[in-house]
Amino acid sequence: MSSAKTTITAPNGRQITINTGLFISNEWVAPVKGQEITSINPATEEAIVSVSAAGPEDVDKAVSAARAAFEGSWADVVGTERGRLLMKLADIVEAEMEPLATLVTMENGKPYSQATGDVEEMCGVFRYYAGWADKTYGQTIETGRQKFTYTLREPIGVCGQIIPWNYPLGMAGWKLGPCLACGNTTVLKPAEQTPLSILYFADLVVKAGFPPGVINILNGYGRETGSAIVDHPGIDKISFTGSTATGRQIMKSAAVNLKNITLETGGKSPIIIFDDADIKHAIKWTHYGIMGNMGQICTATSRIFIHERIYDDFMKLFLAYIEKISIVGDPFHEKTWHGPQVSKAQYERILSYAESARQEGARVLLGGKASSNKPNGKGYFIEPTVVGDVKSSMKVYKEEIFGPFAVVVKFSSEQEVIKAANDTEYGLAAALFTTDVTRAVRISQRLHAGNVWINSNNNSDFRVPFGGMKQSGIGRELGEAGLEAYSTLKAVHLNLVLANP
Ligand code: TXE
Repeated sequence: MSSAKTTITAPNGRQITINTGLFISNEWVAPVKGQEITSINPATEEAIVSVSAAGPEDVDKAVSAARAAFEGSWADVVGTERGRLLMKLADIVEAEMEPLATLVTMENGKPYSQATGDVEEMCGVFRYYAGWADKTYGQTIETGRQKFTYTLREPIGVCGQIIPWNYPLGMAGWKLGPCLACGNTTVLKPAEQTPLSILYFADLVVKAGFPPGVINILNGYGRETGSAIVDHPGIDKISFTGSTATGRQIMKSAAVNLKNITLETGGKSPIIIFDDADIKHAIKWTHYGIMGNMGQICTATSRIFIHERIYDDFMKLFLAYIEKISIVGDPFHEKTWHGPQVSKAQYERILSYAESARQEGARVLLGGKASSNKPNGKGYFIEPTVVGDVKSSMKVYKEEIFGPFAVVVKFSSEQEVIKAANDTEYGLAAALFTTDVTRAVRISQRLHAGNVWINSNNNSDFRVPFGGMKQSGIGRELGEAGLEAYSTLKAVHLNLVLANP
């Protein structure tokens, strides 16, 4: 059965046609049981369109298509050709920047000027991994004259890729780039909050010339489509980005057939400002690290530690800087820096943390409430929030809030701040500001985090490995390390000695 096409008129006047079905084997199909998801524009609270949601029967079809491609046409496509296809896809995606970024802004709420960054990230990752596609070698290993021994770096097989809503295209790029470069096939599930831009992207996959079944895209809810992917015995690997709670559940389910897994989960990352830091520079990055993308970044530096000698000066300038830069409003307006949160659930969750801060005796220094600057009086807009007088036992200090919500803490010694920074179940990222290079290196060695930024913050790079320690994840994405997550080593022993009869 085929599925429907629909034309969306965006708030910026652009008309965009997408196919609302399931993308299996380069074709659009309707779900067996006809389930749907309605995409809501978080800036207006209005429904944009309903799209198909996959059930277990549809997941089964997609896995069969991915398996057939993996063992059939795709297996004969050499690395150089896989690289060429990824390069071509990057060029096509780049040429479609405007509709793609428009859909991201509509479904996710991030300002249009930042949604283009999501598209650029996808293109950058594709081009980076296109270069690796014919450079994933094995080794020859000396084992004596009696045999010739070598390794082959091979793809893992059919991958299940489950992505979140904070960077709908960037996250898809992070997952698809290395997966395809290494010769795997995939069944990718976007987040239920952001099902649209990826549907537009799916048509570009066909345009680029990828064989049927290599990339399959199924929208759907986590508990139905997501679990059906994770539980499917025909899937060899799961790559997931999302909450630690879901990651934990996925790890348990994946144990059924011992699937290879990569998890990128939550964080409660610290940022440390020493008294010798350049304050204005530190403020710029501190703001970006927690207010960027409306705080919906897994590496958001949500716990801000400030040396007591500069605390008062820093806070005065920091709060003023937030009010100047974080312009809340219509995400299609060019002056807007801060759009709505992605969904009603996230909006309510963040506001409940502001309430919890007050109840636990912390002091709200800025925000802590819904923004009054809602275009048309609607939308999930929250004022940038900063909370002081916090204790390490408080919920706002311990839990990932995933919103424009920071806690600030005064410290007096290096030892004290290292202990406090590491006092979390997470270990995704950390940032520190100092002009003392020796101290910078010393502290970075002692922070339990997969990513450390010195004198900058949250400027990840697809050429550099990304991932977490402790409960922030397992494995690495991006960079050369990202290839390991999508390939496996086969050892081949070739006997050179013929047995005497
Ligand atoms: O995450 P979920 P949610 C954190 C952040 C946020 C919280 C909740 O703290 O407030 O998670 O967000 C799919 N089997 N992050 O509810 O549930 C789901 O459909 C298989 C951090 O959105 O983890 C979506 O595609 N899949 C983060 C994806 O998992 C399942 C980004 C993420 O959803 C599933 C997002 C299941 N049982 C949220 N349940 C980051 N690390 O960047 C859900 N999913």
